[in-house]
Amino acid sequence: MEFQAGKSRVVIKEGDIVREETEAIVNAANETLLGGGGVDGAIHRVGGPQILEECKKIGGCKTGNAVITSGGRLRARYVIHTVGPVFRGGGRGEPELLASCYRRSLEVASTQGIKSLAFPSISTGAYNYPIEKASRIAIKTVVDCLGNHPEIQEVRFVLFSSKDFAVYQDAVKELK
Ligand code: AR6
Repeated sequence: MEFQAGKSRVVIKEGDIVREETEAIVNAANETLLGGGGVDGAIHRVGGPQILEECKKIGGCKTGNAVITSGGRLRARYVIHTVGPVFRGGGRGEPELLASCYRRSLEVASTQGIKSLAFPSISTGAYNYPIEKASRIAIKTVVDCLGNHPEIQEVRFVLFSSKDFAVYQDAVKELK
């Protein structure tokens, strides 16, 4: 599924983000930037040790923020590491922090001159954010922010299961 957001194309697809050939892929990291499971584990496993070396030099990342490293042996040239909020009911700033992840990732991409990037569904795995809520925040924030970054030609959302893919498709239909 795809649609236009201003001058940019937004693609929603099912897949494994480490296989994406966008210029950058986004990692659902934690504040230490030292690796973990889920998307983070897959990115470091496939990308190799160079990514971790660069993460150690950066020294960490606050929840809601984003930093960039090279992509090591990944197809993508860069990895943008962002730290989603742990979901604790939704009343502790989680929606704003999750939106900030998408906004900051696009800002970092734009600063680096990146024209295409792929997002996973941040916070909806180990961090327990309900995907029905998170998907709506993800899509709305990206669509809104792309207005500020017309140079970004394509943003993909890469969902790991057909169920998650369906939830994101519903979120797009709702937004329109
Ligand atoms: N490609 C695309 N999506 C994936 C992949 C993949 N290869 N692997 C998992 N997903 P998670 P979080 C989906 O747990 O919730 C790590 O340990 C997964 O099904 O990766 O932000 C970090 O170090 C889910 O829908 O990220 C942190 O400690 C979504 O990606 C913590 O987990 C996000 O799941 C971050 O938790």
